Amino acid sequence: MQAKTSLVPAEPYAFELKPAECALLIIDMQRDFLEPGGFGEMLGNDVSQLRRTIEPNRRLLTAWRAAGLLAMHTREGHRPDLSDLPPSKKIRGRSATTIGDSGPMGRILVRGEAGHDIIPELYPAPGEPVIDKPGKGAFHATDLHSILQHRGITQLVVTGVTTEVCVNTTVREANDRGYDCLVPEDCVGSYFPEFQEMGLKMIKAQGGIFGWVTSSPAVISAIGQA
Ligand code: TIU
Repeated sequence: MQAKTSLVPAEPYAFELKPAECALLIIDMQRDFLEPGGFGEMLGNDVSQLRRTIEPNRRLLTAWRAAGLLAMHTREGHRPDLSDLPPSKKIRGRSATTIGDSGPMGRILVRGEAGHDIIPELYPAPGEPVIDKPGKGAFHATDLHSILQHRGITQLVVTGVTTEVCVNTTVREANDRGYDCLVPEDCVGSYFPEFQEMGLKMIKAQGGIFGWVTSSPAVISAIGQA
């Protein structure tokens, strides 16, 4: 584990990465969002837009593990009895098939189903915390904040999907709880190119109102793994 601070080139200005206080938080890289037949495609989206993030995330996760740093993963989904699924979320979109219904990879966004799990390329290693979240933000109704506090984490490198939905919501939640967030743009993806661009701009605008934006090679270099 590295003790010293590393400067990561970023926008709106360089990020002071403190490896011992920084966790990698990979948001919702689940089959339901990235593979054909899942929730993402069910909403009418082109899943290929998200798949470009897999390889950069894989390289970053490999480097992060090699540096001995804390990596965490989230999954959006619900209890099999759907008791934690807001009725509003269940019916919104007026689709014939909605969350909890049967799909090609099991019940849509239900914990324990194949489609709910993380894609094999980024599968969590033993000991890496996995946060099961019912909402878009990773802090809502989860123990994420407690886990981070217990480990002395003050900074997050946030990656995953989708940029303007679960990544942005989580970065905003983290910001309000006092964490500094760094987002590598090649490791976050949106079904919509215009939301990818604006989702990142909204984070780094106004002097970094929610955080910083960088690239994964810059992070890998800063943790001494380039
Ligand atoms: N639909 C969409 O863009 N995203 C989600 O529903 N969840 C996440 O972003 N993980």
